[in-house]
Amino acid sequence: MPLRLVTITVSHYCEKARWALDRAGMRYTEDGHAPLVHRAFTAMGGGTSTPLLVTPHGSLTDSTDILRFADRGLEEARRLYPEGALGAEAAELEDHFDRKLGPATRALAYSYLMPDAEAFLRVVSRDVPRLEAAAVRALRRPMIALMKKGLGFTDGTRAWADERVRALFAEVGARLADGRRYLTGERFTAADLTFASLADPVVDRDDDPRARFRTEDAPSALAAERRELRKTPAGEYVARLYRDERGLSSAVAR
Ligand SMILES: N[C@@H](CCC(=O)N[C@@H](CS)C(=O)NCC(=O)O)C(=O)O
Repeated sequence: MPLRLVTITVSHYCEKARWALDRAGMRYTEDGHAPLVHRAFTAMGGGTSTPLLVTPHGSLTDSTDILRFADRGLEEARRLYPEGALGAEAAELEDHFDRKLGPATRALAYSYLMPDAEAFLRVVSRDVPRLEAAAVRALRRPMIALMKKGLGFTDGTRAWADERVRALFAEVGARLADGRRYLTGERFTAADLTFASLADPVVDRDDDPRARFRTEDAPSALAAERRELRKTPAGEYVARLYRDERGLSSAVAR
């Protein structure tokens, strides 16, 4: 039995988990849904948020636990968490990006998508079952209202998110300024994977056909912001990690 990854298809925390499973070559199926609809499927796995990985030994309900799980089968040189101080630093940076970057990029992207119902539908319906996409279209207004409430949106959310995203991009740009290829040590770790996947909603990568959330689907103001952030050192680093490290999907058909 392959593993089952329950996702909100557009979610960047889900992309973080997917990337780790793909990189470890694990066999899994993706059970992908639109926001809010996901609750019916996470509840069955004993959780609320996505990603949720159903394994023969129970469910993992946090992306970091899924990365640790994927790492177990890898030889030391390929692990996302190297042994010793390097692994500890990678985990610390992962936690920093999980707490600070993920909520900000999500808020920034949704602050542009929610007022534009067609763009919102294009993005949240990508790769979800057809019936679900139709239901989301019919229910988009109450759905957007519920999501705004759930995410604690106010008039100041976009400005707050924009400032935080730019501060974190500057922080990563400063780390990379000495020419290093990875955030910590000489190898790709959980820190790099987490920054790239959680930054993805605000970085233009339409030059990569695998990008799920496409700038061409975004409202023009978000498209402009994504193109601008791509040109920063942190944005270029995200694109490089996707190009050099993302690899192919190891998911199997359901
Ligand atoms: N700490 C969690 C955060 C995951 C998270 O925020 N997931 C969002 C999608 S971007 C979600 O499922 N939100 C809907 C909900 O909680 O019902 C992780 O790393 O897995």
